[in-house]
Amino acid sequence: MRLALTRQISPAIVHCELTHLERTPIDVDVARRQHEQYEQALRDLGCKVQRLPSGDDQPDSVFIEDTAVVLDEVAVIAQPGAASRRTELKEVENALQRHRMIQWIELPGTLDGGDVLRVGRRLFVGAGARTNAQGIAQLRAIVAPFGYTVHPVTIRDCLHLKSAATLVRGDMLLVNPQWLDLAPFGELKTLAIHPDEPFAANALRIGERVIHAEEFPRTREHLEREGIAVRPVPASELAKAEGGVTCCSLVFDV
Ligand code: CIR
Repeated sequence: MRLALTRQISPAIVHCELTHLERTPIDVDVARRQHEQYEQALRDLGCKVQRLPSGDDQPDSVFIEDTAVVLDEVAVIAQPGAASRRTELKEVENALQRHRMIQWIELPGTLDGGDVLRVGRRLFVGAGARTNAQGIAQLRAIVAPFGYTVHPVTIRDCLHLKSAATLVRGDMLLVNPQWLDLAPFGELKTLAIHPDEPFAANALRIGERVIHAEEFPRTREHLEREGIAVRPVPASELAKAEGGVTCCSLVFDV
């Protein structure tokens, strides 16, 4: 079975962390309706959705992807680069320990799950504002015994690696080439977003299909031209909190 862990949207989302965007009002009801549509898309693509509660004092807890890296063999509890997010970890760890052995990234190491992109046994890790060299080194030590290699990627002008690149087919990345160094990806093919849609590189691959924000129709055309089946979801409200479609779930087989 494929499980998707999600979290409720906290009423405190209006106080979320912001790095690249100006604060604009977030309509919590709209955000919750869109989040329900996202969860329905996960179900339609074959996932069982388990929604965890959000703390009233955890503005960014809906962005559950950042709190862990779940591999078949181990779940690594991350160490958010934003100190305000570190109370989010416990709830997620409790949910994951039923399914995986747990390991932890420890301070002064920091690592956000949104910076970790898995391609087979390779983990590409964005080295930016949220994830530091110690966090990357700790991740490498944790996953090496299971046969994974870790490859740092320099990112710029974006929050996480997965803002700039996600896997949309076994051999293909959807990328915003302005925001990252593509050299570490070697032989992988790249498909560029439409230049008018800089935030469109964030797609969530479930089986052979991808969930993608419906606000980016031009990039969707690029994907469909490659024969990739897209499930569009409305994601405009959480985008105001710098969240995308990968951020709102942790998907893994149980
Ligand atoms: C933050 O700054 O941490 C949140 N406002 C947004 C996190 C988005 N997460 C992600 O891209 N993986």
